[in-house]
Amino acid sequence: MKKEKLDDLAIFGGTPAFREKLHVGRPNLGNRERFLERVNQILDGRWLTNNGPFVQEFERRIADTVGAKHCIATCNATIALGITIRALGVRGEAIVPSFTAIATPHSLDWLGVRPVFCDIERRTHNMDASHVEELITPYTTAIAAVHLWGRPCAIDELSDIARRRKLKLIFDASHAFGCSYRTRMIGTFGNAEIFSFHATKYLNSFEGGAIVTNDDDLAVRVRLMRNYGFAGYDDVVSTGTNGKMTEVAAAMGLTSLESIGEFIDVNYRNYVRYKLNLADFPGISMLSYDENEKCNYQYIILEIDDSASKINRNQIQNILWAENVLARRYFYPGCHRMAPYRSRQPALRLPHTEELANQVLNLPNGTTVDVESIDVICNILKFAIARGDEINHRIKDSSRSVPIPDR
Ligand code: T4K
Repeated sequence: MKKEKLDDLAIFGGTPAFREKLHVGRPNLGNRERFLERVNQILDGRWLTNNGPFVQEFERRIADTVGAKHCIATCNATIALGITIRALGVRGEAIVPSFTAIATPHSLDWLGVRPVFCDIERRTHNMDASHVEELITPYTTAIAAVHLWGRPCAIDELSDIARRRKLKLIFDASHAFGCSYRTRMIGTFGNAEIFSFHATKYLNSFEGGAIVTNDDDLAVRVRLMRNYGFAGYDDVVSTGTNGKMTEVAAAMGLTSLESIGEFIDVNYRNYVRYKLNLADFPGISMLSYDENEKCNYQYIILEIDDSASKINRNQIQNILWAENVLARRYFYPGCHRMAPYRSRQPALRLPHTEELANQVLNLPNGTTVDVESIDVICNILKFAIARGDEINHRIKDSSRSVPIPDR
């Protein structure tokens, strides 16, 4: 139902626009029969994990897709980051953006490496290379950059800094599988890049990740570390952990990989629909992707400017949640404002990160989202913004916490 008066909004007692909850990050599923066939093969073969045939095939397919020499699949991207940090001998301090998933700095902190938070460029949402240079100290050993929303960060500038200052360069490419930078695929830059294949990513293996690199020695080390350092039966040659991907995860990954063309087509169709709906609407700007590059179009990212709209991002999120549109405010409030980092550096200010953390809203995309739903979501957004002043008066406590939905 179209919202025509304020009382039509579910937050003021109207009927929610959607009966079912519309999530950000609903998994894309490939061909179910093909997946189940693979699961049967796994059960028949009784090889469930530890470098099984599907994991090996998945690794080959990922490496081929991005043009990297090596791919080492893992149980998730957080472990992949940790193994890479350890294998590269990163210690002391590493420079990392704060506007990212907490997994990025935590993977450093977990290994006793101090994350030094860097601000982002306001326009790109990615690490500000000029700020990186200012943060280098005698203790800095690495830069851990992120290709946020699948948009490549300043790879050339960061590579130059890393080369000049003799730092390791790791790219957290969790969002960026299938994306390119200057027509070269993400997965081939820095010392190594890390993909995530978590359920919410456009290519998923339930949980999963991968380290991709062109460095032969590093590939050997991370492969050993993924399996406790075992080089063969009874032969442990390095420290290590358990970062292995299971066969069933690889079967899901392979099945998803067969459908990525379709996933991207749907994501792109939806992205264009959101763009059309929200073009030139005061108070909302939507992040664009470079059409000259390959992109997975997984993330629909809005910036809500309340100086223009008179209604802030949190209020808009509350309005959408009441309508059963579970928009997310990734990555609020910024990692430097979360434990344990906040108490270590309470005075740290990262102006662009903090501004964006208060403005960004992530909308549903993927194969479970159709264009009709997008039109409804955009109409609610436009209605709420156009009537922002009145809504603002009616929602007395704009800072009230966002309700947690039933799963
Ligand atoms: N680096 C970056 C830049 C990252 O964004 C991430 C992860 C990592 C590193 C680490 O990657 P992994 O170690 O996870 O491989 C999610 C994901 O858990 C996380 O993978 C992701 N980034 C982060 C941005 O988002 P949550 O807490 O929002 O996830 P969750 O499980 O609540 O899922 C979000 C929504 O997705 C749910 O509300 C509903 C829907 N959903 C989720 C799952 C798991 C489903 O419909 N079905 C499902 O099975 O963190």
